[in-house]
Amino acid sequence: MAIERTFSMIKPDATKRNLTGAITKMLEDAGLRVVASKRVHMSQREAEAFYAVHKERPFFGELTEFMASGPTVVQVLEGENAIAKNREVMGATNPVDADEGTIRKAFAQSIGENSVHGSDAPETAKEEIAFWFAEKDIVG
Ligand code: RTP
Ligand code: MG
Repeated sequence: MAIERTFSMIKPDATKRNLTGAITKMLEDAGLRVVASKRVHMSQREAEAFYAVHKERPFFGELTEFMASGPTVVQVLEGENAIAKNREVMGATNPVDADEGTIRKAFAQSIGENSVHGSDAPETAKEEIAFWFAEKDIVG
């Protein structure tokens, strides 16, 4: 399996509770390497653009308002099978369904305020990385 990159985001519920380090450690312990990272407080407009794929979903307003409600940490993760590995460490979207040992089991508060985001496929990983980072800011 070739080395792959994925996009990860630590959401406002987690930055608020000072969990950036704890979450990053779980990602690193799973074999993922942080090759770019920055803290951003996105605008409502940026949240709507980032989550445009969900714009017809009933939770779109709630989701984008939450994402613009406080700081997030956006990261590029690198490693073998990084997209799937990150999704595995994140756990299920709803913390009630998340497995023991996952980030969402440990920290998520609800299906909406679920602490982390991670790309779900190579194409979305590429788009989401490009949304937040210039190639020169990613140092592998
Ligand atoms: P993500 O995209 O954030 O990595 O999470 P995911 O694939 O597990 O979940 P997805 O279906 O893509 O939904 C994106 C985010 O929207 C919020 N959500 N709220 N209120 C609800 O029913 C609901 N459903 C989803 C979550 O914050 C989810 O991560
Ligand atoms: Mg998703």
